[in-house]
Amino acid sequence: MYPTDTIVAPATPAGQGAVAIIRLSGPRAFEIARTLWHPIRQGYSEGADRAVQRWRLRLGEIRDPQTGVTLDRALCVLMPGPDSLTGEDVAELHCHGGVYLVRRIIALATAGGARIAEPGEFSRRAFLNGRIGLTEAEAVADLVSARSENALKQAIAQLDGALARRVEGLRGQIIAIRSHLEAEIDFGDEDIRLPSRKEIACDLTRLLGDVTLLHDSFARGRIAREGARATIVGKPNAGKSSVLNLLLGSDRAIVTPIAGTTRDVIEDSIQLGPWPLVIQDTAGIRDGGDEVERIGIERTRRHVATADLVIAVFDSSRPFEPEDASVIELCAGRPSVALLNKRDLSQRLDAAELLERCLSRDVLDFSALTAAGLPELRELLERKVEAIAGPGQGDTITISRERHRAALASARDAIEAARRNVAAMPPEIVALDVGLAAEALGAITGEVSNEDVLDAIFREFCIGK
Ligand SMILES: Nc1nc2c(ncn2[C@@H]2O[C@H](COP(=O)(O)OP(=O)(O)O)[C@@H](O)[C@H]2O)c(=O)[nH]1
Ligand SMILES: [Mg+2]
Repeated sequence: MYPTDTIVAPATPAGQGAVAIIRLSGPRAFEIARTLWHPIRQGYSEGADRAVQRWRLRLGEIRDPQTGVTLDRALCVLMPGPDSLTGEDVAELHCHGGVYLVRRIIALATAGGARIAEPGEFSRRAFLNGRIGLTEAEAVADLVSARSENALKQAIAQLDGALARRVEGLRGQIIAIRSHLEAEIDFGDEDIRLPSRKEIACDLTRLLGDVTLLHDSFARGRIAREGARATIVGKPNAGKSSVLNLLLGSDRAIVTPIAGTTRDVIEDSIQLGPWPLVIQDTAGIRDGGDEVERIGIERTRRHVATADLVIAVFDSSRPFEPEDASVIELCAGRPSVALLNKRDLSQRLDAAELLERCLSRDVLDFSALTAAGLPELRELLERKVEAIAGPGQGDTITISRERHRAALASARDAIEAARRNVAAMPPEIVALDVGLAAEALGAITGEVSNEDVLDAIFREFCIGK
């Protein structure tokens, strides 16, 4: 059911700033704004109502309606539905950015009958009123959280409706195939020209290629949006935390000569060319240690399991030890980079020995102390991330959300089933598979969506958006 109440929330982040924006949306938005905000004469002398012309920012004062006490000097704009952000009447108060001040004004709005908005509730209303599509709503969230040029480009393209158009195009083709099959069901006996099963099989194959291509753009899209994740592993004291600090260019992790200093996973991100890379420093791999350290090592293993990339650090000033073998095992079969750290000290371990011990990866001579090998490491990491992200397809569309990927995977599976069945099965069966594919694609743009899906999507938004 469509909500009928009026919501309020700050649209700017909590904290001190020059300006804060408080947003109201719903049937009583204008009325509540007018009880709080009063125009002050600055060059014009209209009455309260006329001074607040729609779509115009006007200067006024915010007053406590109970006491009449002035709280702030603020701008107000009224944006009537259905052409507003949410499709409802929207009022915005642009007040000074004081933490207490904003809280006080919001409290006055709720006393006046507004309800504090849930995260993403403004966007959700915009979606329900047909102001924005689901993928556009998600693009707004992506735009706000973009951390790199690639992420920004992707979000803007999606906001522009590029993804929605592509998905709608694919869905249109599926629906056309389905209508051919249904025509066959209904008029199969009559003498009208329908596409042959062979032609339909051909269409399905082409469609499968396009859906798969879009599905496979996920790796690139996700990495552009969230960054690739690299986990640093190695035995205690190999210099993992020093490598993290060097890459970040700050003393993020504590470095000491005491083995077992890092116990929890510490992470921060850097920019590698167009890609963000989230780097995680972990507890050193070894047997023994206390309870806390053992939990830390368990966490290391879990992080390695889900990382895109492993950075293995070996201490070249010490001979090969059993812990190093465990580290090599962790890297097995995964994209990884090996560093032979501490090359500034006298050498007891070299690349040849690591390779002999089954390390099958690029090994870089390195020193976290002198930063020797740092440019080579950055370059190698960028190449690896590029490889994980997969080949770019020029300016074609990428998906970046698990929700889109899962829907495309279902569509792909259903199209595959249809293609398998198209030669021999009755048209009803094939039409069923094709229908499932259309439904899966429809879920991406919000053609078919239920409350749970909407909850999951809009929960990710911040308050006031
Ligand atoms: N000489 C030298 N010492 C290093 C180097 N990298 C780290 N260290 C030292 O090795 C010790 C352990 O470093 P740390 O980064 O805490 O290792 P972690 O336990 O693997 O995180 C510290 O005393 C560091 O200063 C290096 O490249 N050369
Ligand atoms: Mg450490």
